[in-house]
Amino acid sequence: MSFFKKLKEKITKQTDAVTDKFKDGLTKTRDSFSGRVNDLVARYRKVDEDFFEELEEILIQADVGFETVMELIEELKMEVKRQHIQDPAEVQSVISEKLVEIYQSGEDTTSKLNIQEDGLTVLLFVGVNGVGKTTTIGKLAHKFKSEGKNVVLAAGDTFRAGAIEQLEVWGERVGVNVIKQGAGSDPAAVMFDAIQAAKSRNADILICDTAGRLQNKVNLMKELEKVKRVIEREVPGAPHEVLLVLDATTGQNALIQAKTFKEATNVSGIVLTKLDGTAKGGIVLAIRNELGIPVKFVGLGEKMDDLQEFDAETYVYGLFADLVEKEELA
Ligand SMILES: Nc1nc2c(ncn2[C@@H]2O[C@H](COP(=O)(O)OP(=O)(O)OP(=O)(O)O)[C@@H](O)[C@H]2O)c(=O)[nH]1
Ligand SMILES: [Mg+2]
Repeated sequence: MSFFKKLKEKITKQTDAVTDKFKDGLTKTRDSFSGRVNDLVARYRKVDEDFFEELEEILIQADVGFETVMELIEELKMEVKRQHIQDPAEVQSVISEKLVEIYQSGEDTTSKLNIQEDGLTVLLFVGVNGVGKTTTIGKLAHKFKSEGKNVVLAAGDTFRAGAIEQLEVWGERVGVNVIKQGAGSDPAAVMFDAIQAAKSRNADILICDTAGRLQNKVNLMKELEKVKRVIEREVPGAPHEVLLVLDATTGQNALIQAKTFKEATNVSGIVLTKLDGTAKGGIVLAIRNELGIPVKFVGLGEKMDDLQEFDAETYVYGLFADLVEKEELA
C-alpha cells in the first residue's frame, strides 16, 4: 500500500476541522514545494542522480535545512533501491513517508503539554520580539478555557509599550483573568503576584508572557532566568513547560534564535507560528531534526482557533493534500 493511502486512513480518524486547518495553513508551502516536486516528477522519466540533485535543491529551498535534507536524500535513495522504484511518480509517496519518519525518529516527539492533573500548571513563554508569543498565549488560553479549565494569564512583558494592554485585550476576548503590574515593573514580581492569584483562585493553568526585547540579549536572558527562579520557588516542579516561540517566516534565523535560547534556558517545546505566512514550511523538520526539541504547536493563522497541536502526519498530509486525495480515488 502506498504511504499516501496509509496517510489518508490515519487522517480520516482526525476531525475534519483539524485536517482542514493544516491544509489551509500550509497552502503556500504546498503550492510552492509540492508544486515543484510535481513538476520534477513530470519532467523525469527515471529516478537518477540528476533527479535527486534537483529534489535536494527543492527541499533546501523549502527550508528543510541542509543536514536534514542530506539525511532525507540518503534515506530516499536507499528506499528507491530497496523497492526497485523506477517511475519518478512513485517517489512522491516515499518522500512523504520519509518526512514523517524523520520527524518521528528522534526522542520526545510528543506534542502533548506537560499538564498537571492535580494542582497548578505553569507555562512560560519565551522568544524574541514579534514572533507571536502574546497571540499564542491568547489562542492557548482560549483552547484551555473551552476545555473547561480555569486559566490565568501573567503580563510579564513590562518592557514593550502596549504589551500589557495587548494581553488584556486577549484576556477579555477569551474571558480569563490577566494579572499585571505597571509598565516598567519587575517581571519577576509580576510572576510572584500571578502565582499567588492563580493559587487563591484555584486556577488550573497559569500562562506567563515575557518580553521579547531588552536593551541586549544578555539582559533578556538574565531577566528570563530571574522569572524562572521565582516560578520554581513558588510552585514545585514549575515551570512545567518553557515554550519557545519561533516565527516560521524567518527561516534559518529561527534556528539561530532557538540555539541561543537553548543555551540560556531549558526549552521544553517549540511553538512555530505563522506557518500560514510562508512558502517554506519545511522549517518544521529542520527545527525538529537539528535542535531535538519537539514542535508542540503550530500557528496557522491569526484567529483564535488557528493554533493547532503539531502532528507530523497531518502536517505531511497538508503538504501533499492534493496527491493524497487523488490517491483515494485511484
Ligand atoms: N499569520 C499569522 N500571524 C500570526 C500568527 N501568530 C502571530 N501572528 C501575528 O504576529 C504578530 C506579532 O504577534 P505578537 O503576539 O504580538 O508577538 P510577540 O512575540 O508577543 O511580540 P512582542 O510582544 O513584541 O515580543 C501579530 O500581528 C500576530 O497577529 C500566526 O500563526 N499566523
Ligand atoms: Mg508580546
